[in-house]
Amino acid sequence: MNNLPNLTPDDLISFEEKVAETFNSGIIKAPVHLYHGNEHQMIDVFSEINHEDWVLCSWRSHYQCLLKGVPQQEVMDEILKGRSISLCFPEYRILSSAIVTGVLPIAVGIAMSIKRENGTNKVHVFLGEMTSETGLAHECIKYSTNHDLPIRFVIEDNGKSVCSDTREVWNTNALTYENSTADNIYYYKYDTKYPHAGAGKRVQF
Ligand SMILES: Cc1ncc(C[n+]2csc(CCOP(=O)(O)OP(=O)(O)O)c2C)c(N)n1
Repeated sequence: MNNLPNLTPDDLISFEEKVAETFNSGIIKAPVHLYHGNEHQMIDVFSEINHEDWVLCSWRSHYQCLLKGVPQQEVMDEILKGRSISLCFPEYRILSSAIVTGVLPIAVGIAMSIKRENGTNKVHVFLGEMTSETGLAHECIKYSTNHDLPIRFVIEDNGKSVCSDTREVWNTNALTYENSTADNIYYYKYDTKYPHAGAGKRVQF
């Protein structure tokens, strides 16, 4: 028991479909980044997240907000205000940034603070596979590992960075963390039906 809502894959999918529909009808004016195809992995990741833990995300964070306990209507209200790409609900201990790597040093800083204060909670930070190949991600993971910080890096591999193939960019078949067995890395692959941004109609890329 982790005191977080018990959501099913269908709950997550139907929320995201509602956002897609609202975006495609022109009611949401700002970009949205949607998840699809990773519901089981996301629920598995959250089975190890507690109420007191911090969750940090990128531009794609609707599933995390719902699973961390933010009521659906509160998440939807923020999305309708155009804030889908940087949803922050500090009272639920969930923070996001639309800047590639933006949340990584913040996540490390929170984990340092928890360790210094002998806290028992943890930080879980989500990043795409291209973000995981940046220098800043490598430094944050190395620092956190060597200092044994209470943080887990959840790397979500959809194979793409906007429209670029991540493995083609780095000329490799295997990305740095994809075969990692480290305790502080959770790596998963998924196929999404949505474009990087948007919902298949209107503005998308
Ligand atoms: C500093 C910075 N550079 C560029 C961008 C534009 N941008 C947004 S997402 C993204 C690709 C990230 O790819 P990945 O980390 O694999 O994430 P995902 O595919 O899950 O969106 C880029 C280049 C940005 N938001 N911030």
